[in-house]
Amino acid sequence: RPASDAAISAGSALYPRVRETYTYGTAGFRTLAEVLDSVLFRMGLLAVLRSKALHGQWVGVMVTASHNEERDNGVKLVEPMGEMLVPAWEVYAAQLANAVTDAALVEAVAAVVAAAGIDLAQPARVVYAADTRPSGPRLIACLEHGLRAMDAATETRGLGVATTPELHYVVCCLNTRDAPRPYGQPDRAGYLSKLATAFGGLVTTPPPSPLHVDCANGVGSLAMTALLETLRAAGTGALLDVRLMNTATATPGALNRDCGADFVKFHQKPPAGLRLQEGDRWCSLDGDADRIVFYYVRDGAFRLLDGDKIAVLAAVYIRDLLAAAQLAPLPATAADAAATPQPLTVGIVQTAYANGSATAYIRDVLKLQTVCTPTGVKHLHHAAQAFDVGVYFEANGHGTVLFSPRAVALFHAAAGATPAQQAAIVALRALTDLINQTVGDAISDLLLVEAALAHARMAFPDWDALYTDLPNRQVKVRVADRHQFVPIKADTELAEPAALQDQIRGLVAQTPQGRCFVRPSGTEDVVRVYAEAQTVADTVRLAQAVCDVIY
Ligand code: NG1
Ligand code: ZN
Repeated sequence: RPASDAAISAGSALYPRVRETYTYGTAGFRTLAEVLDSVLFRMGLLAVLRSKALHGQWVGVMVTASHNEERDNGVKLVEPMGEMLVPAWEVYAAQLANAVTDAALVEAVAAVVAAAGIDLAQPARVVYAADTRPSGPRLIACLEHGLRAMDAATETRGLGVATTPELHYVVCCLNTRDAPRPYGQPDRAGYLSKLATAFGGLVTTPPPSPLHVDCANGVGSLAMTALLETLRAAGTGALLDVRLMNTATATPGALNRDCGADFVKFHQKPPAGLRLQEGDRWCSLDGDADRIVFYYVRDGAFRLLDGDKIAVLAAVYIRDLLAAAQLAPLPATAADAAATPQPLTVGIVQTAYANGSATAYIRDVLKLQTVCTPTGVKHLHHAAQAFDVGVYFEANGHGTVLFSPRAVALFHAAAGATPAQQAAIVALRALTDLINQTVGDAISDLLLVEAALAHARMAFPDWDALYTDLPNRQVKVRVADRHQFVPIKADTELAEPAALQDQIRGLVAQTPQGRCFVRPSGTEDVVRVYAEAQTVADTVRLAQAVCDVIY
């Protein structure tokens, strides 16, 4: 028997499992922080196994519950290139988390080792971080114990408090150190200087007015402060004019409370206690700084610029640069050098939560391809990889733009015959550095939006006017067992309960431009109802009618 068995068993006894079933949802395990000790210990074991299965590549562990209340926490594993854990290992994660006794956990570990064909003699490397939640340090200690229990020789790096995208970035950097094109220096300074340098290459003049940033009282405020220092040190501080709000990371209970990107998107109103002057520019980050939404007030009305609007802005920006660069097409793959050159493909990936107007605008006006995937960034990320320029955003402001290796190679090989072409090529290169290639990143996206607006000389109202959102509403419904709701067709319908789906179909048919779907949340103990329609009254009626059926 492996030497680790005794250490696993002894460690597990210190972190007894206190719950019936843990599920690895859209964002890993996420629930009340007080019931997560056993899960963190066990994810320490799993992270080591994952790294060994990948022959000692670095894997990441992020301890966060993002936009959830402060009393929640969570954990998710990150793959070597900064992607979300592969599905087969989500199953292993659940098996470890739900092993009932210490002995059962030892057995579950052995089962994963056998199923994944792991050579335990392989090295293991794990990097981890936590957001600002008070439960973070305790949970990190549980995780560290798990890492040691599985293999005392595991090479570890603790980043302390970091944003989720920063952790993804560092994982990717650590694994590409010896690659022809390393992703960056694997620490916070490297992350910030990569962003600051790229931004300085894209923006040459200060913005017309400051951008107010609601930091949700979370880790985003620390990262934004550090970014400002980096820009100042580089002599480009004036290019980013931000006012940081909700920066109380040490105030108990303040995280995400009545503020942050999720609050603003869900309630379609500003964070509590902040006064928005007509025309001021605002944005909100979420609790781990991987989401962002923008907003302003016009004629007394709150106007939201959500993830769909960011996707459209990014797509327009990149499309303009591609047009200006006039790049000579490349063969689709290097192996295909003799084949007909193909222009770069640009596509936008969305989920069912994308506003119908956004999808119509992308299809009919921008004439770009759209893809709809199930909720959860891992699905969007995967779909975006099918394009040379894959723009993906959830309506809630979580997203990024992926550039294919072919696109990056083309940007770096191209020279440009005219100054305009050269400028566009330089800008495209800078964008591949500015935009986080591993995961949605609120801070990177903030800089992207500022650069895109500056490039197009657009103010918030111009951006907003690209298309008009259909009225929409989200409702959370608590049910006895949300796992009874089985979504299909990229979350747009339910397979179960079939009777509910029939009733939704009937209600939608009676509603002009109506669209409605119900799905179980992967991060909260609720089912979510989404409705949109031509008018606010119809939207409210549709959402309410569907809620009434669920009850
Ligand atoms: P759930 O709780 O599964 O709806 C939420 C978001 C997702 C995604 C995850 C991860 C909505 C409706 N859902 O998932 O899009 O961002 O959190 O944080 O916004
Ligand atoms: Zn988040």
